[in-house]
Amino acid sequence: MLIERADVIVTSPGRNFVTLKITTDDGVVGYGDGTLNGRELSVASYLTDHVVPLLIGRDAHAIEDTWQYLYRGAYWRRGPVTMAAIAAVDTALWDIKAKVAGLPLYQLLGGASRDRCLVYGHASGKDIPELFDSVRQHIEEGFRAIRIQTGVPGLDSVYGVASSAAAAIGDDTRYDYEPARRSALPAEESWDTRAYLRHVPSVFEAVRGEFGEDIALLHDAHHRLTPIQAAKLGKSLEPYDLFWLEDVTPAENQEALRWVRHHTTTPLAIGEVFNSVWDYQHLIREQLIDYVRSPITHAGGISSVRRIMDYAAMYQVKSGMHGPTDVSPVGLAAAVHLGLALHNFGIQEYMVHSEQTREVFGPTHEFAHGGLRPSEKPGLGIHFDEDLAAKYPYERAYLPVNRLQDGTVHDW
Ligand code: GCO
Ligand code: MG
Repeated sequence: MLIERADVIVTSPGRNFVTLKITTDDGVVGYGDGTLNGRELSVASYLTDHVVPLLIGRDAHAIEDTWQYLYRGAYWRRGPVTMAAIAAVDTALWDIKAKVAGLPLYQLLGGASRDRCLVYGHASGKDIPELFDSVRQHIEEGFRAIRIQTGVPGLDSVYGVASSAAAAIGDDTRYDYEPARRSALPAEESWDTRAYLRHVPSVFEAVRGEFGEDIALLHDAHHRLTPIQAAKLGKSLEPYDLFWLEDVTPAENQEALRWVRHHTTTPLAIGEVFNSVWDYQHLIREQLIDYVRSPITHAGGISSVRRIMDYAAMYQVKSGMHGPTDVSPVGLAAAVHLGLALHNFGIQEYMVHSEQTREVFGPTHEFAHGGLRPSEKPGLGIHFDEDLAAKYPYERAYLPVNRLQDGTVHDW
């Protein structure tokens, strides 16, 4: 079974997505996600200009060989663009292999290790009453694990907080803080770490007081802290028993996590911007983290995330795959298939895609009892509507830039 063609489809049903469609000579079609939020066209070009010509005529079953060929063969290894492109190819080939086998993909990855994949949703509010409404809404929808983000007194807009109360309790703009924004230049936000560190513990105290001890709570610091600030935050949140504290420091420096770890028992998650097992080398071996955040879409695909998770399993580190709306329904479907099969699955991030997006990619999973189950159809279970996708052309969009109040550029 040879690869006959490969098409890169960029569509923007509410936000931009990069999808690779591989077709074999006997007409089997597989899909892969290569979306890189705010830098989508660089992956599209990497695929179209450099990868697609290498795929034509290759054995569609040779997934590992193709992965190594693209990874080692480029000479220039790793990096978000390269690894998103490889992820798209790898995922599409797994989709094809499972379709040919007539099995849902998780069966080829070892079969189900659980009934469903526990997920967490995003609750947010500019203040406590708005946040409570959003948490309540999530509980009513069936979520058992919820990420908590709020405004900080004195700051106009903060990462992770929906812009209006209506958005925070759920319509298609619920995650309006998330997609890169369609504007000529990036939006600018401002930041004050001391104000944030003073405020966050009181938020978790209020949420525990209102909603009790049972619900799993998470929080994302979005790479904004120094190691000692992060250690302080972890320590101050210990009474509220977080499921995890995410991305406390900029991710490039693995050493930073050692300082955080020495000072707090709050579980740590990191890695949504990592793209290979090497980024986790010390973090996992020295048990400096508890959860791996890499999604299939940004870390080289199913083959490569499975390698990371097998390494992590030796050190009791679990998965917590990144699942914002910038991972397309194809990337999410792949995550749920792999998550169902992995022994060391931890939790899956789940932000419901907009209705426009769901119309283009079709239904891919079932949400019930706080968790996701993948489709039982052969492959990933994607029904991509190309005609509809063509109605939503790409629109340039940027993630925001963050500045301290004196104007210094800070991590967003
Ligand atoms: C998360 C992430 C996202 C990122 C987004 C950037 O935990 O879901 O931090 O919110 O901001 O993926 O494109
Ligand atoms: Mg995050």
